[in-house]
Amino acid sequence: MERRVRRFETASARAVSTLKKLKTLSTDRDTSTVQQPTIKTPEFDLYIVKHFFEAEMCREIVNDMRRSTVEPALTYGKGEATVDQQVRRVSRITPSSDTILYVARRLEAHRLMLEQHFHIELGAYEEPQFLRYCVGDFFVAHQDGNTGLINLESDRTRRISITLFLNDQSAPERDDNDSYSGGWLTFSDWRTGARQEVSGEAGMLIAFRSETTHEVTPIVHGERYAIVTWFSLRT
Ligand SMILES: O=C(O)CCC(=O)C(=O)O
Repeated sequence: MERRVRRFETASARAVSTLKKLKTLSTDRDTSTVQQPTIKTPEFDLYIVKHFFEAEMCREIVNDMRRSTVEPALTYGKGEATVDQQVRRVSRITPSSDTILYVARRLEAHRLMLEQHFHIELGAYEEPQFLRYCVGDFFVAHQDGNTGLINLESDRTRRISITLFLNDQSAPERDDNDSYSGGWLTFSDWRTGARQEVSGEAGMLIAFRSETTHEVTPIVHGERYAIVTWFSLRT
């Protein structure tokens, strides 16, 4: 995992400097430098930015993902990462390098905002995972790191988890090609009984502390597209 992170850090640093030269993704839609409305939900310390990506950019990314290579996403526990569809049933997609570079650059540009919100100094973020959940896919309740339970090095270093929603969650009766139903990103705390369901909106970024218990409930209709990554503590 550490090796993967380091490889990605180098690639993403290169990405940031070379992206300006890319002509395929226009920069006039880049709103990363514009102050964006944020929503703070104190119970789980969720940090939400609506319209982090514009709708058109989300559609471009989803279209790119639809054309790209798909494989089952891995589950990381003790030992080797494996496909364990009792725990995490979702496909991981490798989109074009332009898309990967664009997302990397936008995340990098938002680091300071995350640091200010969570009062933490952040270091590297892991290679973003582009995910597609089909009907029946889910991810059971889990934490991403920083719980004291150490299986992987990332359990020790991960501090902030990110989901970027690429399409809208809708009511089950809206049977279109672009939205999905079910697939709630749900936060819970067994100590207090608190539970909060977040409905997906295309372009919305949600960040939360990696020790927060969260799950993705099964998809009922359509396909849910999202990007996830994890920022580490700066060392
Ligand atoms: O798809 C999501 O919104 C979150 C996925 C997740 O919890 C994870 O990959 O760790």
